[in-house]
Amino acid sequence: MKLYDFPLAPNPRKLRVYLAEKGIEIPKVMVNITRGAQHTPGFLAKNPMGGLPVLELDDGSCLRESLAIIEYLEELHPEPPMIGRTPLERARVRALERSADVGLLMGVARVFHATHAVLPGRVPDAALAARFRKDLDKPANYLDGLLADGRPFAAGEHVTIADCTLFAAMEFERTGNLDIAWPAHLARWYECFRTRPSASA
Ligand SMILES: N[C@@H](CCC(=O)N[C@@H](CS)C(=O)NCC(=O)O)C(=O)O
Repeated sequence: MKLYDFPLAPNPRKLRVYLAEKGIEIPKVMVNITRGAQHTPGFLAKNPMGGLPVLELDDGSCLRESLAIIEYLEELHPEPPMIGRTPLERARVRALERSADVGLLMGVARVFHATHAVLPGRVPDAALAARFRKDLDKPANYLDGLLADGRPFAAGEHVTIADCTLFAAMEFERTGNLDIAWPAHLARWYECFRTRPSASA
């Protein structure tokens, strides 16, 4: 297997954090998306959507979409479980992961790209960035409310894929110096998660 990756991007980070938590090692190939390497014919043959991460399998075929890749690897390496042990636990973890991704990670990415012109063709727009910032309140407050009981991880006592996505979202905010004031419990969770070895993956 081979993983097409870029260090600063949040979707590849979500996957790297997952791999580090599971202790899975996969050789990486860097694709510099700030220089447009995702738009070359060679990369588009691996992912016609032009996004990272991509997992290349041993037969040369490719998997795209970070969550699909994580779920595939989780089926290959079920222990320790990072999506839950029962159908109900898995449904709850998946719902949390979606809130962290669709609510927070994509929201932070919108603010980032409306603030910084790091990807080819993106134009910063301060008014748009301000609007996107407001959209973060709802998912941030929801996740903050869950963490208010002092639980160590988003879903409770065990690290799950929801933590990987949440960390990638908040780390991207830090990468972009976006100066978002996270609510207190979310900020506490982030500082705690940053001390885990997987945080530097
Ligand atoms: N939903 C996709 C998103 C893939 C994606 O957009 N990745 C970003 C990096 S975080 C990318 O490669 N962007 C390059 C571009 O938009 O040109 C996933 O979860 O894998």
